[in-house]
Amino acid sequence: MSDDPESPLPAPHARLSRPQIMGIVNVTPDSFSDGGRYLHADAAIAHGAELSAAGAQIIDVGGESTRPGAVRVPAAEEQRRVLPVVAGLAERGIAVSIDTMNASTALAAAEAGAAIINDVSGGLADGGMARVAAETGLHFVANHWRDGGANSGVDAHYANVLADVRRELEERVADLLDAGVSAERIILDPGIGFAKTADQNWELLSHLPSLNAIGYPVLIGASRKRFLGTFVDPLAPTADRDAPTATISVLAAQSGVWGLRVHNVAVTSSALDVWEAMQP
Ligand code: PMM
Repeated sequence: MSDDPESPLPAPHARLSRPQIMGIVNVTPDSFSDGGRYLHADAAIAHGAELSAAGAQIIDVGGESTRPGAVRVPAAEEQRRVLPVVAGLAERGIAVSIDTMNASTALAAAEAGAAIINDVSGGLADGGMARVAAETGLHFVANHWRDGGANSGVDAHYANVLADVRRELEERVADLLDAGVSAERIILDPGIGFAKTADQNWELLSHLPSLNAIGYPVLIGASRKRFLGTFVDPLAPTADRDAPTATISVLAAQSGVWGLRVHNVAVTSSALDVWEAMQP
């Protein structure tokens, strides 16, 4: 992004007036919010282009649901789903991130034009991931995660969730740097909803400056997640969680985060317009 003159994205470490919006395109039958809607490449590309036009600087393409208990998808099937979408969006000049835990998918997506690897396991699920990040030179989002790769249950036991997540993210950074990933390429994400209770999510969201203080750009992915269900009719469609999501987005912007991973880009973008208008 930064040092690549062809990249449509500013550097993660550049001083931005507002956070980057990462629009979500799940090419999956079973994601909790948009599963099944964009299984066909044409529909997924059209949706990504729409999100880009609505104000997303990055489109995050995923082919494997990461909701708790989801069944792992073979890498070949994941690639069949995502690669045409990554290529189709990249051809349109859109910055794409590939949401994958598989090094082979990250590599294939890089060849198809992806600019960012977004690994919800932060490199833990696939021992080859850090090397792919280093060799491709793509930006790498390391998300906080604890599932051990088996989706065998959620380990939400923390002595102090903020201190533990900080330390575990720092361990991810150390591994990535060891593998040769450049520090300028690393983006951290506290992994809202990944091995965390609602209270633990709130504890992290209420301490974003402490996560920024690790020294890397911070991405937040709270969009439509289950812990927001308490603010709306619990039986309502997940899109009803867009107002609570936008509120978090504005407060996260106020806390200086680098990016926001969201389903509803138009609402996020107008919420950030209002936030910007209110800056002194
Ligand atoms: N959440 C999901 C998937 N990918 N990536 C990052 N970096 N951060 C997240 O919080 C995150 C993610 C799960 O949500 P989805 O099913 O709506 O994609």
